[in-house]
Amino acid sequence: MTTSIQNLIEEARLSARALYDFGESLFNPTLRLGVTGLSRAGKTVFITALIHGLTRGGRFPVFEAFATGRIARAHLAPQPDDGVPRFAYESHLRSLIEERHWPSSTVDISELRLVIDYQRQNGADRTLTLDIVDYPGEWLLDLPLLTKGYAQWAAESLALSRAAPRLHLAQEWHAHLATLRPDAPQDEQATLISAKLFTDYLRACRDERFAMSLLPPGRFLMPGNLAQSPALTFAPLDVPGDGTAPEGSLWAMMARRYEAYKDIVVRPFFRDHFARLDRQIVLVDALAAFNAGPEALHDLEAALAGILDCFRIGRGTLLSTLFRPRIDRILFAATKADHLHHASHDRLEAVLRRAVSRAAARAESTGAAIDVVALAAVRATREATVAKGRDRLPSLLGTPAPGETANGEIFDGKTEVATFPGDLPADAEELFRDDAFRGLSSAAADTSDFRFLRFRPPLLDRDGTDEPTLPHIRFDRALQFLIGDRLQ
Ligand SMILES: Nc1nc2c(ncn2[C@@H]2O[C@H](COP(=O)(O)OP(=O)(O)O)[C@@H](O)[C@H]2O)c(=O)[nH]1
Ligand SMILES: [Mg+2]
Repeated sequence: MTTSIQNLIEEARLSARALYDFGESLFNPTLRLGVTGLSRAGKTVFITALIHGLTRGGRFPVFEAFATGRIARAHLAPQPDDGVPRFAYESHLRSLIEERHWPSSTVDISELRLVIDYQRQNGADRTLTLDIVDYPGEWLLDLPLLTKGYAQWAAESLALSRAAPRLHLAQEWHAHLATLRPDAPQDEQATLISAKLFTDYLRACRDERFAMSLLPPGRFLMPGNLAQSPALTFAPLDVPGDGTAPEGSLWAMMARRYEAYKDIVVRPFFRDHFARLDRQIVLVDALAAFNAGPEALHDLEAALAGILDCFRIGRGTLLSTLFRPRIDRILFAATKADHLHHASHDRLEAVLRRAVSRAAARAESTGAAIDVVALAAVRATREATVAKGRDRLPSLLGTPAPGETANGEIFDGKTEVATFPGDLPADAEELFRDDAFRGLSSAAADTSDFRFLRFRPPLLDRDGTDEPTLPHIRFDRALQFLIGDRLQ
């Protein structure tokens, strides 16, 4: 009963907002594009490259409206939401171009408005307002919590933590958990310790050696201003799925805080941000999973299934669809494709397609067109053929970031080197077998099958102009899918 009331209130709010958005977009066609992905997937770099490319003229042959010259001008405008941080485009661009450093990492939502003046194919002049919303994929993976009670979430989290390689990382937390009785009186100290050990476990899973993706609740790893609050101080207990928590028990306290997390963190995100998106790009760092090992790839697949589920939950309610179409396009993009030779770009795409299609088959229809691309928003490498003995090997030239190591050598961040990244298999299916390849989660760095170095951003060819274009891979394909149809 309470949930249905909650739903009603939610819908009312949703539709008031939707009505406002709708009114605005009547006079001023607006597209709200969500850019998400787990932390370090490449959101900041993607958005910086998108804005730079559209406002300063990138090379986008496949992005039709742009390539044919129908886009007259694109410029930044004040964003619509006063309570959301502005995407720090100028400083991100400066670090990329001037300092050749990747932008510093951000963990919050941010937004930027881009106004595109273009000519329709029939010659009429029009304007499209593109609101770009950058938000952590970790928040998205929290949405399924809305449909789960504490007991179910606890059982699922425990089951996950009992499989390799998580089991090993969860040892300390499990040991503490074994000392807790769910029906014992509520106990703040025990809860604090439990939450801390559980959070340490989540953080260890996220380490690049393991690169796990499915780690809700997302705010445990990026608490922001909620750090130390009760809504972030709870953990799974071993409780029966069908029982009820005795009043005043540890279990009841954990369950109450779990519900508080949903109220304070998850619902507002759903209502204020997620439900207002028209289009979505989900950035995926598949290479991090290849570095880590097969378990990381399986975990990524499960996370993608979770994400697709969100879009199903996110389908507009009757009221809100009256005013605003629900998300009608979702693009999954494997980022950092510049770490692979071009012969492997299609293969990277095939891996992601394979991961998403299984997930899509499990999730009910999302009602949206889904596509997959392998891209590099900013290409940090060039290709070359290097003679090695009698062989001529396809290789990548780039400047490894300072501190990166390969074959015992530590790079200083100044020297360009040729690397042989290795190829992905022609059949994507091969990578999904349990022991398909060796990664850092089970092997030393020099014996793992994939090892992708971090390169510095490219040295740009300025051609005598102040404003160089950023090299990319298949970035224009992503743009064509995400906004091309709205510029016809
Ligand atoms: N080579 C290369 N590296 C990238 C690219 N995009 C992101 N990266 C790397 O991934 C890191 C995280 O990217 P960022 O955009 O900050 O991720 P976010 O946390 O999702 O916003 C960067 O610091 C770069 O090292 C790309 O297009 N090419
Ligand atoms: Mg970011």
